[in-house]
Formats: sequence, C-alpha cells, structure tokens
Amino acid sequence: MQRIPEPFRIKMVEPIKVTTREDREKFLLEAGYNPFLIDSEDVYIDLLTDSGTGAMSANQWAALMVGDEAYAGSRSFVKLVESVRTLLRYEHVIPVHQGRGAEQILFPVMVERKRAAQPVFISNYHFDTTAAHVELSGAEAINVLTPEANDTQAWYDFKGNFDLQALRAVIDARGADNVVGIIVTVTCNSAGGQPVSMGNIRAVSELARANGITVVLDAARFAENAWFIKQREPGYADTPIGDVIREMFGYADVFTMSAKKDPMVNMGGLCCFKEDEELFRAAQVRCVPMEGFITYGGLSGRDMEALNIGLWECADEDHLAYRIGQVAYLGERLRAGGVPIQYPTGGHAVFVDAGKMLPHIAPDEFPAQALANELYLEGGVRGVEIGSLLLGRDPRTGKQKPSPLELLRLTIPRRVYTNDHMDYIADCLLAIRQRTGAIRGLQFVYEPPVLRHFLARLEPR
Ligand code: P70
Repeated sequence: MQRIPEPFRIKMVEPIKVTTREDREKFLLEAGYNPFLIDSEDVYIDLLTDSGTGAMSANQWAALMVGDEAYAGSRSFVKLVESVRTLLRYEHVIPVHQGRGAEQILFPVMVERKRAAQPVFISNYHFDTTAAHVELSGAEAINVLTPEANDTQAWYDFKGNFDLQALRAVIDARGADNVVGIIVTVTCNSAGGQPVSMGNIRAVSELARANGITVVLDAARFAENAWFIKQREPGYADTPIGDVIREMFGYADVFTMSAKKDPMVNMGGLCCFKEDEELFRAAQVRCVPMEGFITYGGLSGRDMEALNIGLWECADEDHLAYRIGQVAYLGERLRAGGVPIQYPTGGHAVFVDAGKMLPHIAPDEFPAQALANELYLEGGVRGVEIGSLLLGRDPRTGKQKPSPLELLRLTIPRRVYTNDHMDYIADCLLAIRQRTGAIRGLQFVYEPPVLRHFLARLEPR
C-alpha cells in the first residue's frame, strides 16, 4: 500500500527513548500488568489515545500569545463563536473544558425539559463517559449499532451506522415521549472509529423530527467522518469537505465536541446549539457552576485561540488524506502479515481483533489486555484494551458483561508519529504473531468496583 507523505515538516522534536526488554518487564510488573499505570517516560510509542495528544501547528502555538484572558467577553471567545458559525452553522456556542464537560451541562437540562417518565437516550454507540453522563442525569443509554460492525473481517463502508430498524423498534417500545435524545457519534469510536454515512444520519434525523426527539451530534471526530463520506458515499466525491461537514451538522440540533481529538488541542471542548435557544439558555445556566462563566467554560483565552485554529486545520483535505492514510497503512501492514483487525480501518485507530488472534484465552482472562502487555514488552508500544476488561461487570448480578469483541486499540495521535513509527509498530505485532500460543491470560490481583480498567492490577494466570 502506498504511503501518503506527511503534509508538514517538523519544527520541534520531543525525544523518546527505547528501553530494553528487561526494563519493560520490570515496568510492567510494577504497573500490575496494566498499561494505564506505566509512566509515559517508559513508553516508546504511546497509542493509548488520540485525545489531547495531537501536535499543535506553528499557527496554533503562535495564537496562544494573543489569547485574551478576560473573565467575561474575551476576544478569543468572540473569534471562536465566529468560527463555529461559519464552519458549522451553529448559532449558540458554549466552550467547555473537554467532551465530558459538554455532556455534564447538556444531558441534565435535556432530561429536565423532556419530563419523561422513563427517560432514555439512544445512540449508535455511547462512548463510555457519554453513557456515564446519560446515567448520571437519570436516563438509560441504549445502543443500536449496525450488526455489520461485529464482523471484523467483512468490509462494510459504514460500520458506525445506526441499525435503523432497531432504532425504530426502541422508539416504539419505549414511547417517543421517553426518548430524550438520539446521540449520533461520529465517527463511532467503540466500533473502531468507523464512519456513519450521510444517508444514515439523515434517516436518523427524519425519524427524530417525526417523533419530536432532539438530535445530538457527538462530534469529537467530525472531520474524519466527513472524509469517509466524501470517499465512500455516492454523490459526495466532488463536494468540498466544508459542505459535507455542514450538511452533517445540519441534521442535528445540538453538538457536543471533545476538541482534544480532531481539532488537535491538548484540552478543550464545545457544546453548541443550532437554533434551540431555550436549551442553550438552560445549558448556560448549568455551565456557570459546573465549568465556568459562559464565555470561557473552563478554558483559558489561549486555549480558545488554539481551538479556533484547530477547527479549521482538521478540516483540511491534505491533512485528512494523510491522517486517515497513515491509519490505513498501519492496518494494511498488519493484515498483510496475518494479524486480524477491524476492517476496513477507521479514522483514529487500528483495532486488532485479539479475540481472534488469541483464541486460547477466554474473555474473562482478557485477551486484548494480554496482547497489549505483550506489545509493550516487545517494543515499548502502549495500546489500550477495548473489550471485557473495559466493559466490566453487570452491577445487578456481579457477572462479567458479555463483550461482542475483544479489541486492542492502537490509537494514532495526530501529526505526532511518522510512517516509520507505523512500520515499527507493525513489525512488533508481526513478531508477536509468531508466538501467540505462549501468551497467557490474566487474572485480578485488585479489581476496583467502578471503571476498573483504569486502576486494576493483574497477573498472568
Ligand atoms: C478516547 C477518549 C473520549 C470521548 C469520545 C467520544 C466519542 C466523548 C468523549 C469524551 C477517552 C479515552 C479512552 C481511553 C484512554 C484514554 C482516553 N474519548 N465522545 O481516547 O471526551 O475525553 O474530552 O471528555 O471518544 O477515545 P473527553
């Protein structure tokens, strides 16, 4: 597969060091076989997340100096509002400290307004903090992802799509009056950074309107989704990416955005309203005690300046071609070497199908975590488990929830690693592939009661 060269040159570098295998064995043991507990210093290539780990551009760094740090009515806020109106056509803007900041000011006011007897949110797939905030607001989170997403080996253009039939069935079964919102997650992180098609978003939006339901776009990776629509959906090849983006946002009423992803800031987020002024006012009221005054929402003026530029840079077609091309290149190298991955690759990560690669390890012995550890031992590369360990136990029965897939996510930070790094990562996994039989499952030494994957301590069985 052809590599798309980086559309930038590097002005500043940050040294990273390769440790020895002996060092890594010690670090992993100390970290309780949980990569979350390894110091970043001891990681060579960090693929834990694409969130807040992107490299800012020279323009973003320069903009920091002109940040207006006024508590109220900052010039940097005014600029940000202008950008959101021009790029996304949303009238009302609230800056927040990150994606979950938007969730915590929005969902409770939506639930309050709906006055449902048994409130639910429906999504293609709620990201885990999103589901947590839905539940904190007293509602239930239901996912209706297209079943194609669960077959990692079969090509499907839009594995992030809603299963529209299932969506209709849930609305009918729960009653439209109970559905507080439909959350469209673009791209769908949990399915593998997989895109949602414009046709699917449009159909969801029509169904929501017919039933008086508010549509929320979870827009952390909006530009990557738009890029896939342009590449794969008939009729969009010649549409400028900005128009694709605006059409996507046009089908929703509200968007939440973790700006730590596509817009490449280390910290920041947005909660914006197309025209629903009533909801906007209610969220503003909640913003003040939870995030900060309405013109900064937990961000400094300089953060808003960097975000303002990042919003435009992430929607640049040369950037997107390189970015998605880099992820696809890593995916193709792995596939060519016989490593099973979620196929085709999505926007921000390659998801290795650890369940398929290590069939001798049962789900409750966490095959993807075992693979993550092996990858760290092999080359100092840190990935993250997206499977049974992350999913946890059913709080009512105490039993492990069944996970449809056991995935190791190799999340690629934006503009940070070169294509040579991708080759290095692929070589590490191909080496591991030769000895999968020797990899052992894991058991708990310490299992925290909630969000256990962050702090768990494990040992090989
Ligand atoms: C990730 C991070 C965050 C996220 C998201 C979507 C679709 C909202 C949020 C919350 C979180 C993470 C996971 C594992 C390791 C490290 C970090 N996703 N919606 O990497 O946004 O984090 O800004 O509050 O993906 O996928 P925020």
